[in-house]
Amino acid sequence: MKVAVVGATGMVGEVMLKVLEERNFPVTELIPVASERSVGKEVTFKGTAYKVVSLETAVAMKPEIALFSAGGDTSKEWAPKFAEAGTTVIDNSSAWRMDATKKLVVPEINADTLTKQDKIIANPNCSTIQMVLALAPLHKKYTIKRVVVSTYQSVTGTGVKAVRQLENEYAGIEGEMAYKYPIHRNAIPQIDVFEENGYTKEEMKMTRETKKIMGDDAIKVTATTVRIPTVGGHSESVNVEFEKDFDLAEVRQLLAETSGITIQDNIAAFEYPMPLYAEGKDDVFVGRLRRDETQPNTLNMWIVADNLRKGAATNAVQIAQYLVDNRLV
Ligand code: 2RA
Repeated sequence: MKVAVVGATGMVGEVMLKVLEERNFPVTELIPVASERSVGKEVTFKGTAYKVVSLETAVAMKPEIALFSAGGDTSKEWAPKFAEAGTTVIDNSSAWRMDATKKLVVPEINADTLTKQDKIIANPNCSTIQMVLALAPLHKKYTIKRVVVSTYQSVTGTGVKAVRQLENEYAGIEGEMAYKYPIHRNAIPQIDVFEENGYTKEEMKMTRETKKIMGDDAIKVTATTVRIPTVGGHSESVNVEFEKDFDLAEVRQLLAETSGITIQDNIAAFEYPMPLYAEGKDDVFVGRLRRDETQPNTLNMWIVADNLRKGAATNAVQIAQYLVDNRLV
């Protein structure tokens, strides 16, 4: 399998390479791709150095699969060119996610909708992926009416400039700012730009993408997304109201049986998910499972995942693996 990684020198691109390597993805030829200023740089894959090439060069090489993590504008312009050349693109930007002609895929939930005709496949937003992985089995059993989610998101979701801002502030060094405000010792209740309704784009992604992935427009989602000074992953406080009543032990069991979820929920042992310990892991960690005692059929839970892994690179590689396993490329 000839595999291109577009944005190979970025934070998500680097993790994509790592995940492809760890999972022993059947790569016969790796094509690392980046912007003009990175062309000629080297990336290492399975102990071999590969030279970064331009987008034009990569299209001409006709890879079977291209994993894109290079921003929306690059995806809008280049994903169709790769698709025309016969490449299946798995795109991590928001460019195609809400396009009705493109699938938005979390493999454990809806990979079975994919066909050979899907040449551009969208990878959902990181904060959405970890939430829907836990919501999907519960929706099947109890039917979700409404979700209230508040996020505590890692600076790695913004990129390397934000990680540097945090490190500089921590060390007391002046440097470039990724955010309008200091992030060290702070919590910024704005992720991405504001939309006309007063919500941020990140908050609306959680609302819109959840409905699309779960294939149910009736699910109501209201979100508040917040950037905090962590690097290991995103955390989410999720309050879910169901149509039907549930048994807490059964909820725990359903989640424990879901591929990709690890339950960390033992308050007697002070066991619950935390981003410091989710870093570098592919699973989504769920804990603090408890009834919302203020209204019927309502559950509270705490969900943590490495946003660069399951929230981005791992999910994309899992889609690619599904395509290979099912001979869809
Ligand atoms: C963030 N969700 O954390 C974004 C990254 N895709 O900012």
